[in-house]
Amino acid sequence: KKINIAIVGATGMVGRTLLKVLEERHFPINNLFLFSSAKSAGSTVTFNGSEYLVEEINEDVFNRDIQIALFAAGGEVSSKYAPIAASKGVIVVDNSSHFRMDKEVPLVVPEVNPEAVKSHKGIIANPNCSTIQAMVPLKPLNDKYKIKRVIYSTYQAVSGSGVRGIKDLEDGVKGETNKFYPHPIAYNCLPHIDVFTDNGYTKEELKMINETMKIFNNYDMKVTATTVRVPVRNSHSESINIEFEEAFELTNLVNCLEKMQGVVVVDNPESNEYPTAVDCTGKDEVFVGRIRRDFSVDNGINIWVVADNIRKGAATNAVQIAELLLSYNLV
Ligand code: 11C
Repeated sequence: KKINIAIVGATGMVGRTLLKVLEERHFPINNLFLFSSAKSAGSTVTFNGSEYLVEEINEDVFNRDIQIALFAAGGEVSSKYAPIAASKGVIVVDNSSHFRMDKEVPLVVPEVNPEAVKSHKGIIANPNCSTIQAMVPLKPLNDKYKIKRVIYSTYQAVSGSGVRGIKDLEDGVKGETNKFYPHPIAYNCLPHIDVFTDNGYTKEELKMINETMKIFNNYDMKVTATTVRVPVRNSHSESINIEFEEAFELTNLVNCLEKMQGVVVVDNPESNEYPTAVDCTGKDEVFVGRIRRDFSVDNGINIWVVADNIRKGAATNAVQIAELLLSYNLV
């Protein structure tokens, strides 16, 4: 079965990666429609060897025969156009944070909670990139040992801020003043991603906390986070400290991670092998290393988790959701 697919935000960093991932995975496309803001409309994009025109988005475009629309144009565009698309029978996979905590909207990582897509009412949310990469290794560990508490400390790449973030890093290295971040990002670390809220946490930290509980459907799980922007071009790294209800044998726990779909364990400290942002860029899996017991609690571990934030953290996860819709015959 071949379907008609639309990409909203087709010329942005995630939009372009969506096209690449659809092409690589041979997604069964009949017609492809590409939309953007007025600024990028009129440009052309090559997909599977053919040229496609990028059109300006408006309310009427969803009157066309489109089965799935992948949105990657930010919260404002999603909040305006995703409900319009859904009302016309288009299934929206939305990459923005706008609908993620909406009770009517499933929040899906295909390796973790695939069944959740079945309850969709027209909109399915793609989680935040830093949440997605944490969920994949945490899932089998939660199933086996029941997670009591999680502490996330992130080291997030500038590509998470889009092209302006990358430019601030590149310009900063050349000695130019920062234009996008509130402080220089070159040779620096900023404990500040997204905006600060009244309780002292940033929105990025609250996204990680709230999305983890929603995806595991466990609001008793204790989760906290400190999210940090680092001068890395692409791929987010995370130190994750996990405390379990149940006791474990470390070798069994490592085995459980090795068997998890979508996880690659790279953990040979004796030969300096552990995941790094540079090595994980361009890949779709979540890489886990530095797996070790946390001796400060009864049943705890520390792990280091790295993934390409634009691929698994955004585009690949969205395409996998579209593949799930096909495999469950929901389109
Ligand atoms: C970052 N995680 O690295 C953010 C980007 O909620 O979709 C994604 C923001 C979001 O800056």
